[in-house]
Amino acid sequence: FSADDVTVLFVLGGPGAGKGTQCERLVAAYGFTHLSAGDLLRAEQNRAGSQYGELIKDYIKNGEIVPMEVTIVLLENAMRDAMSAKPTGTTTTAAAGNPALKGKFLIDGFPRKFDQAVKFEEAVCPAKFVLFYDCPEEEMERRLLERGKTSGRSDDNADSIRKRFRTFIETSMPVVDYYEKQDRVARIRANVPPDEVYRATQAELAKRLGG
Ligand code: UP5
Ligand code: MG
Repeated sequence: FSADDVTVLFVLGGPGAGKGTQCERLVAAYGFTHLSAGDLLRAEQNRAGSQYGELIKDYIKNGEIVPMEVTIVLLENAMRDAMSAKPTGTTTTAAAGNPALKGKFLIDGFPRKFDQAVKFEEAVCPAKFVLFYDCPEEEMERRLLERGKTSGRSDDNADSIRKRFRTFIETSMPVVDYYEKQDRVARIRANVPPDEVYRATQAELAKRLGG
């Protein structure tokens, strides 16, 4: 696919800020294709025959960032699949059946490191802007520990959560700052109920995408 045919928004925010929750709603209402880098990595980790399974498992448990070569290929493949999907009635292909919806992507939880941001925008396509969900650590911790009771995620435990927060502050926030300097960040207060976060998100989309 060509960069001209796609609109990409990066969806960033700390662990548990509510990225996935908001993306799900945006998919239903706007026909975006939602690609969570974390979900793609977890799927690759579990794929029989993957040469990266063990590596991904270790990085995720330790809240560290998987080398971008792995993540960018997964994202690129998923984008290509979505662009070429035949309309068969599933969520992704609903977009493929409607040219107006084709090629609108929410890239959730990526880029988490400065070099990833530069590489992706160079090699795949530039992002239109960044939706940044801003949430205090205490609230994110509360949400993740609660979710950890049932999520089965290897990183929803106190020890991994602490490491994820540290990586977020030290490595991922500089990405947000970088985009902020270019006026490409829509900052959304995320420690309010999901409906309220969603209304603020819609307002930002209207402002920046029109409609
Ligand atoms: N919840 C959501 N919104 C709420 C609200 N407004 N009020 C109250 N509760 C709310 O939400 C988390 C929980 O909070 C849920 O229980 C939800 O109901 C509730 P969710 O929408 O899942 O938040 P999200 O921001 O998506 O949290 P997630 O845990 O997915 O964030 P992470 O960024 O930590 O996870 P991700 O899957 O993106 O990455 C996991 C790991 O993968 C990383 O730590 C890293 O090791 C690896 N990774 C890479 O190496 N490279 C990448 O590019 C991406 C990931
Ligand atoms: Mg998520």
